[in-house]
Amino acid sequence: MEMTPTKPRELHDPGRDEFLACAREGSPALIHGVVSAWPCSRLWSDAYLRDRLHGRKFLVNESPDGLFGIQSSRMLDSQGLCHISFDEFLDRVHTCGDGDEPPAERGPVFYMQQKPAAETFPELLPDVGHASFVDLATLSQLNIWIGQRGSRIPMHYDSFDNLLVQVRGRKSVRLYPPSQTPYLYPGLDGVDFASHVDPEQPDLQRYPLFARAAGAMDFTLETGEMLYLPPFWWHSIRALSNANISINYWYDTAFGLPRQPLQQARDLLRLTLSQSKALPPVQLDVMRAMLRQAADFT
Ligand SMILES: O=C(O)CCC(=O)C(=O)O
Repeated sequence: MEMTPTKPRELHDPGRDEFLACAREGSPALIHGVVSAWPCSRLWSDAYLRDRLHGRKFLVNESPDGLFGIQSSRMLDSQGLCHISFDEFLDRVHTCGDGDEPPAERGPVFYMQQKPAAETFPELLPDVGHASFVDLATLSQLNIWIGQRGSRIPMHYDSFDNLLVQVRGRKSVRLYPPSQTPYLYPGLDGVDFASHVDPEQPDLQRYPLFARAAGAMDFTLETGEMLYLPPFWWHSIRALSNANISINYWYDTAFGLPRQPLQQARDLLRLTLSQSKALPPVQLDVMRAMLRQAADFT
């Protein structure tokens, strides 16, 4: 059933109205012509970063095969955390070439995964730009990701509007629309926003419905490009080059609108569904009918 993957629409230095029209449609977009003017695009060489971050130590995730946990960045998962200086981190990142040697020859993969910039890299914040087509007051979190070729985290979605900016290096990206959730086996590590399926090597014995997943987008996020990811779009992202640097911005918006009502509706629905298990069958039937009616409301 898998059809030929497509690519997101492309926008060039969009104005607010153009961007919001795309966000409200819930379509991902590759945005050009914005990031190259930001100081980080010009400044963030190894030498500059070593100078700025000299002497500081960071918690870095380490993985034998490049696949990191969905919770690793929150330190809820003890997967290979090391506490090393920035210089040592960059040295380790560069010990592996940019070629395609097998993992055994390459050694472990290092990733500074989803580091909240204000806490982890305050000295880099002045170099970071902001998209003028989004209201800065709605910014909820800004994360910096620095890692090595081959790093990736499990396929997941975010419930925010997300802008992922590629400052250095390239990443390959696979997206699935929210409508494909029934085929993507949510629930990895007990969270409903992470999938059990590895789209690079799907185990169709264990996850047969994945064969029905359609509407994939496959593309490379190049240096200086920005990806708009609407909420609930599943994404699986692999770094293609060393000393790869991305910034991501989560906004307190979903589809360009305030996110709170959507979140409250979701929380309430979850609570209702979990409590419904204890209802006697007659009440359960009434509740099902009410939910069906609510779902038909447009
Ligand atoms: O670039 C990555 O490794 C993951 C980025 C991501 O998942 C995000 O921006 O939500």
